[in-house]
Amino acid sequence: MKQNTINPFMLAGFFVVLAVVLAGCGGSGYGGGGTTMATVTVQVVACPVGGTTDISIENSTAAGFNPGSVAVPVNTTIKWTNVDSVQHTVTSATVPLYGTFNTTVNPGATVCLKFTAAGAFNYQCSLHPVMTGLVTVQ
Ligand SMILES: [Cu+2]
Repeated sequence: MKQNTINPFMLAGFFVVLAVVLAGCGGSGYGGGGTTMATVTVQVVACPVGGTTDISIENSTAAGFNPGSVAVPVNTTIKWTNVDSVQHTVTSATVPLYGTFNTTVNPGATVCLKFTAAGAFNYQCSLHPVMTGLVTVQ
C-alpha cells in the first residue's frame, strides 16, 4: 500500500537551504555584537584653580566628609581635600545607577570629580564605610 511519505532527500535539501538562509542572516548585524555603553556621569579631572565646590575630608567618622551633603548644577567639579593624617577614598555607593567612581585621597592631597549628569550620588570612603556623603546634581 502506497503511503504518502516525505522523500528523505528532499527533506535533507530543505534543511540545507534553511541553514544557508540562517547563516546569511547571521552577518547582518541584528542583535550581534552590540554593546551598550554606560553613560558617563562622573569623571576624574585635574583639579582646576578655583571654580570648584569644596569638600574636606577631616576624619574617619560619619561626619568625616564636610560638608556631608552638597547640591550642585550639572557639570560642576567637586574637589575633595584630605586634611586628615590617614588615607581615605571617595567611592560611589550607588552602583550602577549613576555610574562608578573610586578615587584614593592621600593625606594632604586633593581629588576632583566632574559630575556631568543629574542624579543623587551617594558616596563613601571604602576604607572607613561609616564615612558617607551625598552629591545631588540638579
Ligand atoms: Cu576613610
